[in-house]
Amino acid sequence: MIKGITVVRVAGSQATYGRLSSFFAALGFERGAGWRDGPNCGASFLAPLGNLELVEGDLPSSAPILVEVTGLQTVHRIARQWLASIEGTEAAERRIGDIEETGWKSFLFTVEPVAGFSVAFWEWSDPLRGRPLALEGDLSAQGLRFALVVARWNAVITDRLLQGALDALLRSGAARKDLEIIRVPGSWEIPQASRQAALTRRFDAVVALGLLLRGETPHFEAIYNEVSRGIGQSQQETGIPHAFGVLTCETLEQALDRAGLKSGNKGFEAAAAAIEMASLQRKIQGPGTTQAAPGQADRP
Ligand code: RBF
Repeated sequence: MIKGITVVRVAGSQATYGRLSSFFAALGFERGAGWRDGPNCGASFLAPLGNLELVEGDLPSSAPILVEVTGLQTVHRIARQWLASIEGTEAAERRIGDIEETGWKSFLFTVEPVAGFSVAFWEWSDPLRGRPLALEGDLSAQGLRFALVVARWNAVITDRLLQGALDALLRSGAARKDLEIIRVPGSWEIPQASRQAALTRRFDAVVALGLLLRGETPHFEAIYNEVSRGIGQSQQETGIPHAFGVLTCETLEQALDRAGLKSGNKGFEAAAAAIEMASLQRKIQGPGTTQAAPGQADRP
């Protein structure tokens, strides 16, 4: 059985061997095990895919090694920086070519990490080459209905999470009439209310918002585990996506950061996840479907 392809290049001296090793490591190649046998040794660099290619007609590049990458600009920048750090800027410029379009729907540059040893890096100009790769939800909330289950405990924060979530939903095209806010006393009550909401099958997704403050909450871990387990279980058993927006913080200051100050608004992020999952659900289920197929949704 064929297992893999190895391109072997002899590095003429120890210095070249070290320099090439440093170059490929700098570009993010994974190090293989390598080997040593008496005076000889081999350094190995791994790529996720190998390919033996026979070409009839023009060669895609004069370099004997072609490395396919994503983020060609970044690879080019790293290669140039590496060269500049070894050779100085001027010499580096002579050893690295510009990124150029090829005749085969891709971009390519060639670099000589040591004189006489050239490698070409290339990237498809259209990485999907016209084919959709994945089924993904989009971020349009138009026509989708949401339940926002919000804990009143720590309302100074949960109100901000709610504002963030409403902002995300309305700005993504949800109609006000399709948003229902359900208030519960504390985070402990969120799973039960979320499940009740999901079971009505009036919603495409549930957004759960709360804050558990470690300082205020004895048995913090136990409560948090139960809240997260309950929300997850409701999501699995009802088949309706539930976005998790229950913060767990050490201090109020940390909570403020996550409710609109330094670290964004986690309510907004939870709502964006809910939109994406509701949209994905519709796509997975196919056209014409408006409700998730329940797993055990009819169970009381
Ligand atoms: N609810 C929260 O959402 N966040 C909290 O940090 C929180 N801390 C609590 C601390 C104590 C000592 C108690 C008794 C409750 C706390 N709750 C908190 C409320 C809890 O989620 C629930 O609403 C109540 O326990 C009533 O079931």
